Amino acid sequence: MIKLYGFAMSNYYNMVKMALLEKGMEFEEVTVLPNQENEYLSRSPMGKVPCIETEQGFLTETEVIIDYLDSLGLGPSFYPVDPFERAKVRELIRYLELYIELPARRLYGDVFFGRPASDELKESVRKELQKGFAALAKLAKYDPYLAGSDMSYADFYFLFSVGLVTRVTKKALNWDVFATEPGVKALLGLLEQRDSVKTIREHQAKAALPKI
Ligand SMILES: N[C@@H](CCC(=O)N[C@@H](CS)C(=O)NCC(=O)O)C(=O)O
Repeated sequence: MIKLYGFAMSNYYNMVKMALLEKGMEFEEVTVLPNQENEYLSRSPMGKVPCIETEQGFLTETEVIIDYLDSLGLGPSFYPVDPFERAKVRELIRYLELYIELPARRLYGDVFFGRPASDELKESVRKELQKGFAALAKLAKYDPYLAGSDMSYADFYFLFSVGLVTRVTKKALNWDVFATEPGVKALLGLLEQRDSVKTIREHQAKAALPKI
């Protein structure tokens, strides 16, 4: 059985957990925080979460893990069959990670861990996020899902990344993404109704660590 390493508040961890739950795959959760201990680095070489343990060994990086799970062919796939449409889903995932999640992450210390960011850093992140959201608006369909009428893995990223980023922009940048980016609020609301997400939220409510 696949083991999923990480913790309930990690947004990347929950993207993989959502994939496992939506596919109805059996898995075991192993709670671990990101760390630089040799033992964990032998499993996740950057010390990050999530990672999974399979019968063949460990695997890291959320997108890679989701692709691996998908390729096992167990339960439904959340990639379109058409190669171009599938690539468009992967494009959305890449944009979400590179141009929204990663810039916003530079303010997580300020917003979640009481480490104030300089005005310079905030303004630099604001500019990057403005570009990122403008790019997302060109790619996203919100029909009702990010890539069109079917839910895709891009929605998993969207929920756990953009959902968090809206809190970061509001608190650190006084920017209400729901007001400036049409479609974001409705899709987040829709995804919150999934049984998989309800399960994840229940687990989060029981955990006592900051949401990252
Ligand atoms: N690119 C990685 C990012 C994972 C990541 O940054 N996870 C966070 C927790 S949400 C973490 O481990 N942070 C600790 C660190 O960056 O050292 C992935 O796709 O899985």
